[in-house]
Amino acid sequence: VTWSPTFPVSEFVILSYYWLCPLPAMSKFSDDPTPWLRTMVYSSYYAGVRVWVRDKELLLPSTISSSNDQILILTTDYGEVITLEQAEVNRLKVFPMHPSSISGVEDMSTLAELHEAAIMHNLFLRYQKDLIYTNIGSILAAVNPYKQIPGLYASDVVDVYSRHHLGELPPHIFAVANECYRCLWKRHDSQCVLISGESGAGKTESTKLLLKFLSVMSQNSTGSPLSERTTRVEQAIVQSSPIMEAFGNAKTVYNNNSSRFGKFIQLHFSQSGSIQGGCIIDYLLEKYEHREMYMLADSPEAYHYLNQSGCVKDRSLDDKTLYDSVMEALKVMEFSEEEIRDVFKLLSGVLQMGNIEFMTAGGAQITTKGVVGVVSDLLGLDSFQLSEVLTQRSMILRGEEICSPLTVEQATDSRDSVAMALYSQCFSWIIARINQKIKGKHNFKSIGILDIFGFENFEVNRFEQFNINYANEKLQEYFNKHIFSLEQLEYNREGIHWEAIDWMDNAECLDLIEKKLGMLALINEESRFPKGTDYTLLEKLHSRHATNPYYVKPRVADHQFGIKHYAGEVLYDARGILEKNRDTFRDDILNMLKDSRLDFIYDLFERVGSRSGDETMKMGTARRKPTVSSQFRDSLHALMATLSASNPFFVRCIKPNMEKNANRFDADVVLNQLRYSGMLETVKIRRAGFPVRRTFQDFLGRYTVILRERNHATREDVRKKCADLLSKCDVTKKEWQLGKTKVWLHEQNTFIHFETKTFVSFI
Ligand code: AD9
Ligand code: MG
Repeated sequence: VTWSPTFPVSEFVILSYYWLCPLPAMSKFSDDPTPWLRTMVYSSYYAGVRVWVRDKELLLPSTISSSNDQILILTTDYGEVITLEQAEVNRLKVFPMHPSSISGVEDMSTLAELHEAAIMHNLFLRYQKDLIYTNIGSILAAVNPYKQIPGLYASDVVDVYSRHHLGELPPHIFAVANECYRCLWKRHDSQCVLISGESGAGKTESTKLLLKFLSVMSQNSTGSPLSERTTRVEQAIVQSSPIMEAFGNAKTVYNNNSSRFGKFIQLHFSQSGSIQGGCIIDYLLEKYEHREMYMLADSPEAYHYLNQSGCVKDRSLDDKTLYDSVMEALKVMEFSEEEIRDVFKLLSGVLQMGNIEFMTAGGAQITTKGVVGVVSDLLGLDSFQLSEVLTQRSMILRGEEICSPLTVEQATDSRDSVAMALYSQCFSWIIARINQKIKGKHNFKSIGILDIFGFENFEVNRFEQFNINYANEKLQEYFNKHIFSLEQLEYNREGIHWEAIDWMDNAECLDLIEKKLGMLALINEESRFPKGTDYTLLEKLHSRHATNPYYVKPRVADHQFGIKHYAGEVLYDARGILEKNRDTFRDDILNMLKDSRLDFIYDLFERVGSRSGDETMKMGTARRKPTVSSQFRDSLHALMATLSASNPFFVRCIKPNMEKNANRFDADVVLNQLRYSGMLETVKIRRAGFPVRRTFQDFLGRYTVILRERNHATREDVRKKCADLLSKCDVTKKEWQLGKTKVWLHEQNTFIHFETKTFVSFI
């Protein structure tokens, strides 16, 4: 600084304050912190100063455009210009942005300002520089770039991350994978990575990157020459992705390659660090709208099951390449030629089945006899029998067969249910086949990766969304418990008094869904009740839960019920729930499929249980098959048990915009996801207690000037000195506590308060 008569003394004080009192949080940043200090001191703003502006609940990152005695003009980073009268400007409305927020940080827990706007702004700053990964405490946030970032996942990057500890390199999905791998030995327990985020946020891509990293680690661990078995398992695990995606993914409005099923992949490691085997568990394949891509004689538009979406081609997907990669993967997985042929015949049969049409003539009559012939050939069925089951329903009543004709609508439903049954059994078979291939020893620890559908709230939400959101509610509970217990551990370690912290917990919402007499129980009860309809179900739900604060009974709609989830309120359409939950299959249809001449089809249905032997006699009481939701609940509970026995890592995928565009960050879209991803919950849990923690040395070094003592504290009395200092500022002792090694401050404001006090003392 060149001294000149025009250079005000206060400016000099500000600068020397900065240089003489290196604030730990501040010294890390290259940005000049003096504007922040200046604004703190003068309480006035001038052009160029970075500030937060409060707009109702939101804080907007902004820059002062101009300021005079009357008005203050600001431009938000999202392009909005705000004009304020100086009279209405106060510290609540406008306040200076801390330097850590101006430059952006790799780990958000080092942000001096810990609120949702600061978190979002930090993501935005990094996203603009193609830095898509950011840590927030123990969570990794990953913003979908919707473009390939050169070199981000190159093999030398894998190599570098494998040789560094967590925190030594910039945040990256590989850093999580590496830490996970190291923890197998460090902690001697199994690990899991929970990947969440809404549709299209990048969960499946992240899963594949984790698999890629871990399989390289595994290969390196064996040294050379590689054992035959190991390479095959790793390769098979990596190659399972294209197969599962080909059969279980579909294009949706949210994602061109959307997984329509959830999965938990477990990799079993040996003591020496190689993958010995694995296991894939799939959850709830959505059968209702799949878009298969198979090269058949006709163009895809010709198939009813494909042309419904009005979209058979997508610029982002190259059918030929995808087809080749699936064929390659099937080969690696050692599917036999015959098995591949069987699967393709089935797929073709399913596609053609959709083209069977009906007309009314007394009951439903098939108008496309030729198609029935083709389908029967493909599936090894008797064409007469197929026509029969599609147009009429036969039941055995007291030993006698009774046939009743179906309406066109019912016939169409039966056609679709045959197609769905074939498809979903085939999918299960493929997963089982993959599992058989990757199975191996399980005598040490494992790493599990969960790629499960994120929270969903559509215009119309159905049974699928109910289950998906229930799963997310469960995972949120696990997440909260984990974060909360980490906090508690830290409190205990420091000997800080732990008061019941008031934070949002979703136990009550979960109780509403799954406890005794809860919503799930009601849905299952009604599904078993022969006369139960979606409307009787709705009535029961309303009457039993209307008073529950987490239950929503809409005032107008007569077919909906709602739940206040942790991530927001969702209204569900009750129509179709019972049928989907029962997921029963007519015995006559099942028997026909079991009669298939093809062993493949027969095997698929061999073990599918029927509802009952003589169903009409015991209609309703004897549905032995567990309902879809009870199966799902059980698999979810089993998953939670596995997760609870593992050390978790969390990856939160974030979608920057709804248009699937690169280089576009839509603040509203991101904020919404931050709110329900639980990331803010972490912050809330922290803020509810003592969010600011500084070691005694740090704290004294910075604020000792307040005590107006020159002599430096010895190691023994630092704690005592801190106590003196803190008492001097706050005699009530409400704002702080002393731990074993750190000073714990209650509020972020306290920190600002200390800054100001220090400054005053300094002058
Ligand atoms: V869904 O719930 O299954 O509908 P996901 O799985 O969260 O969804 P997915 O991983 O399929 O989303 O990602 C969607 C698309 O985003 C991908 O097809 C890629 O085109 C794009 N994407 C995601 N992550 C990355 C990435 N790290 N780098 C580049 C990415 N592109
Ligand atoms: Mg996916």
